[in-house]
Order: sequence, then C-alpha cells, then structure tokens
Amino acid sequence: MKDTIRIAAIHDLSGFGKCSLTVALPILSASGVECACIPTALLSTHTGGFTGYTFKDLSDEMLPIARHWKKEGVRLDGIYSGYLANPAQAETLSEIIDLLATAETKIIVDPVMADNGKYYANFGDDMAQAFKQLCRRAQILTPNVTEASFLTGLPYRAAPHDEAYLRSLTDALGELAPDAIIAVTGAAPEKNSVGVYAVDRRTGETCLCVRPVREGSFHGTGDVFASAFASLMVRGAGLKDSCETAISLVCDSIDRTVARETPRRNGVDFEGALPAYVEKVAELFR
Ligand code: PXL
Repeated sequence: MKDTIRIAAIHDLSGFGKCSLTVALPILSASGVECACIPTALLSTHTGGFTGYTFKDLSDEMLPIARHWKKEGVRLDGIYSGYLANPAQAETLSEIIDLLATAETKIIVDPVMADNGKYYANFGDDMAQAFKQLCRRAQILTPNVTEASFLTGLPYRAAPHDEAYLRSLTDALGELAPDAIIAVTGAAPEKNSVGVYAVDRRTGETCLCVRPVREGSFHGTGDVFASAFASLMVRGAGLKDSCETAISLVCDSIDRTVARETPRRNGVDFEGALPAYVEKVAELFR
C-alpha cells in the first residue's frame, strides 16, 4: 500500500461562512493530503459579520476522539490546529499532540484569534497567553501581523510594514519556537501589496511573497493560506514554492470573490480557484 499523507485538522466547524474546517477539508484534499478532523466547536456561522450565531463548545469530545485514534493506530504526518473555542483548549491540544504525534509528525499552529489590530469576538489576552504556550510546540507557525504582535507584545502596526518590522515579529516569535518555520500573513511591505513574510529559523532562509492588494478585508483567507501552506510543507515542498503556491490560491480566490460580488462574510470563492491550484501542486511534485 502506498503511504498516504495524512493531517489532522483541529478547528471549529462553522456551518455557514467558509472558514476553518469548511476551508481546511477541501484544501487539504486538493493538496493531495488526507484530512482527519477534530472539531473544537460547532457554530451556525463564524463570528465575524454575523450576530445571533449558535456556539457549542466541543472540548469534551476532543481527547476521546484522539484516544480512539490512538487505539486504532491512526498515523499522522501533521497536526494542524486553528480556531479554538476557549484558552483551555490549548492545553487539550498539547495533550493530543502528546498522544498522537511521533517524531515524524509536523505540528502546525495557526494562532487564530485576531485581525486588523483587534481580537475576534469572545477572545482577549488570555487567548494570546494560551496560544503562546501552544506555539512552543510548533514546527510551523502561521499568525497574521495582529496575532504575531499579540503573541510577542510588540506593537501592532497597520500597513505598510517595512522588512525590519516583519523581521522583529519573526525574531520575537522565534523565542517561542526557535526551530520553527514562521509565516506571517497580511505582511504588506508597501501600501498596495500584501502577502506573506516567512522565515525558516533552522536554515535562515526567508521569503517575501506579495500580490497587489484588493480593497477591504476577506473572511477566511488566513485559513485558505494556512491550509495550503501546511499541506505543501508537510508534503515536502520548499519554503518559497509553498508560499507562492498558497498565496496564488488566496489571490485567485479573492479575485473571484470580487468579480462575482460575493458577500464578504460568506467567505472567499476558493472553489473555482481549485482546478488551477491542483495543477500547480501537481507541477511541484512532478
Ligand atoms: O477564520 C477564522 C475564524 C475561524 N472560526 C471562527 C471565526 C473565525 C474568525 O472570525 O469566527 C468561528
């Protein structure tokens, strides 16, 4: 049997408004990665741009799911966490890593909690403290600029960001995760371009990958980037190829959202961007 690459995605399931698991599942699949899921919470919608959403904390299910997988011998090439229901789930995540990770399992932490200088609904400094502990276990970290600033205590700056500022964020994050690959999204070296600034702390390789900016903010793009980036890195692609291929999926998805005038809170139109993405992924591994 040929080995499957398998990643456990540990995020919320928001039924409407594409983000977290409804983004991770299709994008991991399109990246040629099998996606196993541990939902952290069940919501009717995500919490940005909707009111009156339902919210069921699934903390009590997470460890039992992991223990069952352990018993069944489920092998994982990656554990990729995102949105957590509460700060205590960071400790649960750590226990899941202890149970299921082997020396070959890459730990990817997307510290989903804030954007544009502000925490998401229901989150505050206790979430940043909890994520700080979880980041210590990560081999790949994918915060946006706001999350990087909240994790490190460095000031949040709106765009444009000079390279020295971006570097100060990755250096400070490197104190939490000294050997990690750190990819900071929403990095905008000029006012009219935005993308990712990434550093591999083991080799010193850096990569700045940006595209022309589109007006406004687009919900779920951090999840689109991190899902593609995590998949490609776990499959063994290089830093630059992974950044460029993941950013191209984000940009194509945003362009389609703008062209089709899809309401922003629905999430980005990544579906129509997947065929070209699948081709690019095939090219990387040919
Ligand atoms: O895309 C990040 C995210 C994930 N999950 C939920 C969210 C958000 C951002 O607002 O509300 C439930």
